[in-house]
Amino acid sequence: MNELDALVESARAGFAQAGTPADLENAKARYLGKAGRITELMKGLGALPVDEKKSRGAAINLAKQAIETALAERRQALADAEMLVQLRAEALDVTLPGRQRGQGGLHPVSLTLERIEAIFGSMGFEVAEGPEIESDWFNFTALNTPEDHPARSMHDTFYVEGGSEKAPNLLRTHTSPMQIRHAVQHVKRHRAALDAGRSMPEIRVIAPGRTYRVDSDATHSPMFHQCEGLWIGENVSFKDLKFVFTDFCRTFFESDDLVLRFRPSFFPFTEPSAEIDIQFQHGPLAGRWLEVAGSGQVHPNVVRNMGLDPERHIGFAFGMGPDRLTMLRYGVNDLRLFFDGDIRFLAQFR
Ligand code: 2U9
Repeated sequence: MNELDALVESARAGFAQAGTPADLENAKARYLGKAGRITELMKGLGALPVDEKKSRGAAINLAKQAIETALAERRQALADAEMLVQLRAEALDVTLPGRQRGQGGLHPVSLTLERIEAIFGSMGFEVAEGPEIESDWFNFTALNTPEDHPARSMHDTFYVEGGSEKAPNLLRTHTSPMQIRHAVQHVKRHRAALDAGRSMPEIRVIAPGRTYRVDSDATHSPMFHQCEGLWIGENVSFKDLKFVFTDFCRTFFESDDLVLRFRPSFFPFTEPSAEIDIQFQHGPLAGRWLEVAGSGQVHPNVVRNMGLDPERHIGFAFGMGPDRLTMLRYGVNDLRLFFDGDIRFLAQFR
């Protein structure tokens, strides 16, 4: 092998060894740079006689071209390899399943509240919603709850800032204050008619929403839901309560032969008062008495706090726990499942 062929071979080997574009540029300089081997050979031509110069120059040029070709090939190979690494790194498997977007749904207790509102709505009840931070007056005093009632203690009620010592603010312990608010507004609107001896449209309202008590275990949550109802008119009796609540329970639980039992009880805001129990005739709970609500004829003091004369206006109220109704309807055994936010539980109600 002559000297020029050997030079081309050594350039090819040098280029092949270069693993990066920078290595390759260094290798190129050794052959084609200002002080490279080819450049040096070209410079040496000047010392040769004219006839030798021509043939030697042509041979050097051939070697130079061969080295440039090898360089271009190696550059291309390195660029291809780099591209391949990049493509592998950025590869997408288009056969993988797409990222699923979860389907939302209403919370089971919200489903129950919607159900309660629809059923009572069909019986002519309005829905009243209002503040969760209440005054002591609307939450207790207006509802005939005495100063020394245990429900008013710090052990049972969350008191919050604002209000005065005599009239502190609190997180409502039931939704009854909303019904008082609604009744007071209703009576105000019809004050003139009442004073003139005419009658007002009946008060028929339910108050669903969040309520708060200092209590926490498997069957009590410090935040829970309530839905209370109120029906006041000139001739509304316990008989109407029995009819309305029986109809409600049978529709809610989709059970036409559901049996109700009214058990004597006590609440400061109703007199007489009754607990309402239901009994399923079919299914896993058949035969057991299950307490679902409290109720009673609205106490004369509470009727007076609405701005009405209890000699003329009378009616009933009831209160139930939508959380418990939801547990009964779906067979859920721990109240806390409703408030843990576990998507595996909640997704079952979509
Ligand atoms: C006004 C007057 C009276 C609402 C009533 C109950 C009985 C009752 C509880 C049952 C279980 C609430 O969810 S629970 O914890 N409620 O027992 N509530 S009578 O009486 C009223 C409401 C408003 C103006």
